[in-house]
Amino acid sequence: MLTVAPTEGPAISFRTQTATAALIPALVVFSGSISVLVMLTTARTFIALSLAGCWALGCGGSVTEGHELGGPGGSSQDAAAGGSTGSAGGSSSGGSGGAGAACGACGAELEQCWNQERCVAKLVPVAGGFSIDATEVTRSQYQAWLDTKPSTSAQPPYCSWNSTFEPDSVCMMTSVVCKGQGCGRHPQVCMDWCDAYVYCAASGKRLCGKIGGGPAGFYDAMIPAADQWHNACTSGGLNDYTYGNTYAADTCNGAEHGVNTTVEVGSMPGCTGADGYAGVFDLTGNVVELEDACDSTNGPDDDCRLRGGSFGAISQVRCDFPASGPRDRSEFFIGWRCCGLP
Ligand SMILES: [Ca+2]
Ligand SMILES: [Ca+2]
Repeated sequence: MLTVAPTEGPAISFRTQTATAALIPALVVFSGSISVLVMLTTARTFIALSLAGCWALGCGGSVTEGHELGGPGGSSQDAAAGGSTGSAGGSSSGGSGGAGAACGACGAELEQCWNQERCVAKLVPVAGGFSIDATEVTRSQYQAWLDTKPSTSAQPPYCSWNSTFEPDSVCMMTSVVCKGQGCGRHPQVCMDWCDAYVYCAASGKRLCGKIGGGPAGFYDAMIPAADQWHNACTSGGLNDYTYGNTYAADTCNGAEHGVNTTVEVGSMPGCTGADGYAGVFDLTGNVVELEDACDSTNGPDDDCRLRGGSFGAISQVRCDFPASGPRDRSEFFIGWRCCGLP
């Protein structure tokens, strides 16, 4: 195992190495032992890097991506959390499905009613031939599912280790995690892959994966014709970012937006796709998103794709940035969205 110490941040360990070409100089930012795949410029040859101690797709090999924790903590989010500027909800907007009382609070624009019992993100049909959630899964949507007291007994075998669907309590206390009563429209964070997978299944959807059904191939994740998340982020292969082909510092919630925490889902109107993909928000930035695209189906150490960068990221917000992390990892900058069946 080769270990490289960058000028700032943690040691990078090369877990596997098949170097045959120059690396794309977009090393990373992660916390703990999340591994980042740095794609080589030749065909499917990858180097898996494990970065320790960094966070949020924002520090690591490239020190320009570095980003200190701190900044706005819970209190500032609370102050801004009245929700008046958010577009994800709105108790007066009525349920989109006209269903049970529990759906009366669903946001008209970005939510729909599931099974007449709770609000979920709205599915948006896109030109790629599938449907995908308009937003990342929110705190209130996830809590509504937890309130149904879902059983952990019916998980895939590779999730048998997952004993709870509750958010990781230590993670949720991180200073940059939204605190208080006004966080319902912020993305749910601090969940592991299995939590996300089961939530989507329990909501009549699936964790985004392969176009046509099933998991996406770990090494097909950057192919617009194969991978739902990538197809949506690139507007069918057109763009490098959800909003276009040229990086824009302030269109989505990446590090250069400067808030250093999550924003309400769908609250940045320019952070959406081209024609055929409009109305799908925050694929770039806000929280990095789990995907049904893992390198194996063995258990908690399976390496699964993490897409689109977070509020602490700059270069990592490219649609094709090849990040990944263990199936059992939960972080304050990781969330997810679901796709429609199949
Ligand atoms: Ca869990
Ligand atoms: Ca996102």
